[in-house]
Amino acid sequence: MANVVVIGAQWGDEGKGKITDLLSRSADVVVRYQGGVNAGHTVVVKDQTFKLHLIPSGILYPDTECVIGSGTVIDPKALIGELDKLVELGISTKNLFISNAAHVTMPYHRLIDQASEERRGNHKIGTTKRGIGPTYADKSERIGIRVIDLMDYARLRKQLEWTIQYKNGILEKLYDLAPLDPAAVIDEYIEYAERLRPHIIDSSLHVYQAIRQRKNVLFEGAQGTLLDLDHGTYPYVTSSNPVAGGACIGTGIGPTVIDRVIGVAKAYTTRVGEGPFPTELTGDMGELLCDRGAEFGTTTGRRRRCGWFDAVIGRYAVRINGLDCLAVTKLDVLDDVDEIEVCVAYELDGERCEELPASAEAFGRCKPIYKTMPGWKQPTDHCRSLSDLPKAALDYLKFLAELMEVPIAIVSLGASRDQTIIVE
Ligand code: 2SA
Ligand code: MG
Repeated sequence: MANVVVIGAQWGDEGKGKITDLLSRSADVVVRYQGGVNAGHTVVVKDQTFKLHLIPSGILYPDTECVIGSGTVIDPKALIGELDKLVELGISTKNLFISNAAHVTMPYHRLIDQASEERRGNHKIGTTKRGIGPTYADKSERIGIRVIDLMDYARLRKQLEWTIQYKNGILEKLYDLAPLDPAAVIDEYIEYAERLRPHIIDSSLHVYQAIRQRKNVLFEGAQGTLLDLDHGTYPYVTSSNPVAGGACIGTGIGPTVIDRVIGVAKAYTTRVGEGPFPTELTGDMGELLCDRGAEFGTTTGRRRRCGWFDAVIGRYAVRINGLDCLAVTKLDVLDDVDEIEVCVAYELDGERCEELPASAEAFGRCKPIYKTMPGWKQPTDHCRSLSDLPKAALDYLKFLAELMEVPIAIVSLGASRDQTIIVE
C-alpha cells in the first residue's frame, strides 16, 4: 500500500470515511492533516452508531496508529467527548497521537464563528459554526493557542489572560456579546490539557520515523477539493487545505514520500453550505438523490444540496490533487433514475467553458452542458465485481473515467464494507 493520500474530489461528504476505512486495514498509521470538528463520519461499533469528528476511524483497528497532525485545529472539549465514547465502548485509545503544533479552538472562536455568520446576512458562508475559520484566522494572525501551549500551565495562564482580554474587546464591541471570564476558561482548558497530555507528541517526527521504517501511512483529507482555502470556490470554502498538497504541510513531511493519491467522488454531487453549484437539482430529482443517498450533514444535520455529476469539477480535482485514480461512491443511489445527466462543460456568457472560473460570481453564472446517459433501473448494491454491473452502469463509470482522464479503482455501492468493487 505504501504512503497514500485520500482526498475528497468534490465539496466534501464523498464517502471518504468508507474508503479510508477500507485502506486503514493495510495502514500502520493514519494521519488527519487539516480541518477540525467540522468534519464528521459515522461509525458503527458493536451495533452502536456514533460520530467521529477529529479522530480517524482507523482507531477501531487495535494496531493502527492515528495521528491528528499539526495542520488540524483541535477543539479539546469535542475531542475528549470522542475519546470518552471510544473508552466507553471498550476501544483502546493508546494509539491516538496529537500534534503539539496543532492550533486549539477556544470558546471565543465558536462565539465569533456564530456571530459573524449572523452578521454576514446574504454574504454568509454557511459554516458549521464550530469555530474553524476563527481558529485558523488566529493562526495566521499569530495569536493562536497551540497544543504545546497547553502543556505549561503558568505560561498558559499568562498567554490566555492577555488573549481573552483582547478577544473580549472584540466580542463586546463588535458583536455585542458578553465577555468571557478568563479564570473560568483557563481552568477549563487546564483540565482538558491534563486529559490530552498522554497523547501529545511531535507528530511530524513520529510520521517521519514511521516512513523511515517502511510503515504504510494513510493521509486522510477532510472536506473536499472545492472547499480548499486556496483552490476551492472562494469565499465559499473552509479555512484549511483539504487538497493532497495539504497532507505535506499539515503533517510536516516532504512531497517525495507520497506514493499515491486517491480521489473520492460521489456518482453525483452534493454540497452543504452556501455558494454556487451549477448542477444543483432543486426539484423532485434533487429530493430523490437526497432521500436515497441520506444526504444530511454528519456534524450539523443540515440537508445537503444535491445535483448531477460535474466533470468540470472532477477534472479540476484530478489536476489540483495529481490524482492517480478515483473511488466512485454511492453509485447505487442512481439505481432508480431513468436518465442520468453528466455535466461535461459549462456555458458562460454564451461561450463553452471547460475550466472552473476563478471568481465565485462567474461560477454562479455557469450553466451546465449535459450529456444524457440512460439509467440502469435495477439494483446494484449486491454487485461485487464490474462484470456484475448492468451495462448502463458500466458505461456510466467508463464515461466518467474518460471525461476525467483517470482510472476508477474502487466503486462503492452502499455503506457496508463488502458493498465495494475493487477494480483489478
Ligand atoms: P467551516 O465550518 O468554516 O469549515 O465551513 C465552511 C464551509 O465548508 C463546508 N464544510 C463542509 N462541507 C461538507 N461536509 C463537511 N463536514 C460535515 C459533514 C458538515 C455538516 O460531514 O457533513 O455536518 O454540516 C463540512 N465541513 C465544512 C461548510 O458547509 C461551509 O460551506
Ligand atoms: Mg462528512
